[in-house]
Amino acid sequence: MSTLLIVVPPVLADVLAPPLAKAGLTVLVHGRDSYAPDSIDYVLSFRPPPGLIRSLAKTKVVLSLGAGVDGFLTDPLFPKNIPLVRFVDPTLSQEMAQYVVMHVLIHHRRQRMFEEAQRAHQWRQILLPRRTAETRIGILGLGEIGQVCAGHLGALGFRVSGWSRTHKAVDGVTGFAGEGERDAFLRQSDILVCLLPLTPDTRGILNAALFQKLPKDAYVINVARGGHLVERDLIAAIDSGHLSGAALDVFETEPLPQTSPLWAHPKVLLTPHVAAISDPAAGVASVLDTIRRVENCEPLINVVDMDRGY
Ligand code: NDP
Ligand code: OXD
Repeated sequence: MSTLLIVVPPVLADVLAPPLAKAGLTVLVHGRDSYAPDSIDYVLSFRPPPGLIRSLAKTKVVLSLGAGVDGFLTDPLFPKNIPLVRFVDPTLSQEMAQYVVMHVLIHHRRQRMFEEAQRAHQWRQILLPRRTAETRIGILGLGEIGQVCAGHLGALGFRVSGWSRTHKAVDGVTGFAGEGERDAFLRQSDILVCLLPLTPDTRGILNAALFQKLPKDAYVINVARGGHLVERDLIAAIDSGHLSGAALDVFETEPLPQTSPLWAHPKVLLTPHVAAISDPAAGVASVLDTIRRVENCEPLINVVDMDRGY
């Protein structure tokens, strides 16, 4: 019988452990159960404590409960010779698309202005400042989730483009790729959505220099990782009037410190890293599928490329 170590907060472990045990695995919960490090065959986690995975010498595969794997790879001791399988799930992509569409529409339809008018008991009609078909949405990262978001935004009539490392042919989406095409992509992004993985190449990418390349009044939506965004540069670009605002789901430090100026910024909408939360049932199914593949010597899917870092 294979042994799976779960390294997630207790509330999540309580949901994940029973169905995995029922499927025939010996399930141990880090912080609750004692275990010998070399008795672990598989590890399921999202942001394991640094050094932990390295200490589990016999691990066959590491499973990420999230789509992003920076929580593993920023650990300098992570053993890169062990396959790391990330979570790819249509429901996760769909929920992210809902979040992105919601924030695009709040901005595009000037919903915050109407809320303000309601609070002031004012009947304040306006025409949309920019027609939908003329509103250009640029998605940084045209991967599993970025492509689904692009499809939903295109269906609403927006002009959608995407930037990726390698060229992508996605119906209805203008593709840009690599450093050479980045500036051209940014110049035509009225709303910029970040859906990149956090890697050494993308850390801090949402900075003052990038914001200056966006059209005046551009809006920024960051749903990827806090490490992509230089928060003080964003605030400066909004306060200078160059950017019209931002919606943020992820932050350099989570939970966002009480002292952060983002909490009370009138042109920032923020949520506590909830844009798309992995569904535990889908997580269990994905873990079981991966373990079945290992045990049947079948090829693994959604394996992270350690050289690219995603
Ligand atoms: P994928 O790996 O499927 O896609 C990543 C995309 O980014 C690819 O198009 C890739 O290009 C592109 N990319 C990576 N590095 C670069 C680079 N240096 N320059 C240009 N493009 C680059 O990831 P997912 O779509 O599954 O997820 C994206 C991210 O979303 C996750 O890493 C995670 O951080 C975040 N996320 C956040 C959640 C939340 O609740 N806030 C929930 C889920 C995910 P190419 O196609 O050429 O490889
Ligand atoms: C993820 C996340 O990467 O929830 O899946 O952030």
